Amino acid sequence: MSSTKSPDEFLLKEDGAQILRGVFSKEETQNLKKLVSAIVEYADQGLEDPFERYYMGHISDQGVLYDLFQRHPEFQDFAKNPRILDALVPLLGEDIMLYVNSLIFKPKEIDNEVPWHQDFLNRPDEPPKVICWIALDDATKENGCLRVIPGSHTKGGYDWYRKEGSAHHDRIREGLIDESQKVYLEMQEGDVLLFSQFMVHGSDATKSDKHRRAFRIAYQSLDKVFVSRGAPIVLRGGGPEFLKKKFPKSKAKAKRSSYKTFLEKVGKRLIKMSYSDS
Ligand SMILES: O=C(O)CCC(=O)C(=O)O
Repeated sequence: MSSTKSPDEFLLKEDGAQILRGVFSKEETQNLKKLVSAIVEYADQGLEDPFERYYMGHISDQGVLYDLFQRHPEFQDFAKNPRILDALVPLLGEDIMLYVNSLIFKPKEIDNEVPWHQDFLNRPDEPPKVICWIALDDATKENGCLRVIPGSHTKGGYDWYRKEGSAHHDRIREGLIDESQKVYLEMQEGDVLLFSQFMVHGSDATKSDKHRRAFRIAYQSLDKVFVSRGAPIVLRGGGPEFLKKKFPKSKAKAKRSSYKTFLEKVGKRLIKMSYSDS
């Protein structure tokens, strides 16, 4: 039987998801989107990414930008918003940390459906996580808002497989989801959706020309302190304009010159060793 509740009545603990309406103003989302467009343009140019040795490289062609909280301080206020943190307490307790974050959009050039899945099933020994999905554009059925199976977060991990080479690679095996239970969660720019990592969710391919961008943060309790990717965290500046000036090389060139520096260092050490006889 499908849920009789409207999505606005969903509660995080009971239903697996909760919508917070109007958390961010249009001005806040518009400013962030300007930065997002500049980051995508930078990533599309294939320039050196000086953060790549610490963080995941952006895959703008597949619609994912990684670790923006650490790279661009403008995302930090969004992730630290008190309405969001307060709403996480019933599932995570009072002490909360940021686990990972990314921005997800739907490039027109690819099949941009996100198939049914649960998050982080490959990390069963870590504390449970809540995902926060901040709508930077209106998200509708037409442009691929999230769809969920309410209550599925209480059923544990479904049988899943990984499709290598795809940005949204973990998928629940076909035939396990009762699609008659699905609910589309339409959101307006500035609304926030919180959902349990165990909530079965996905999104349809977009049928519209309208953007559908969301800043996504996974939070967890401090029961175990572990994050898959740590410092550096940029607290001021460091945007695409700065990066372009400071790191103007292409990725391929930057790789070649860091290999050259490595060889030079090893060479100098070998020379030093062969002359030091005491
Ligand atoms: O934004 C989407 O379409 C998918 C998001 C998702 O799967 C997630 O946040 O875990």
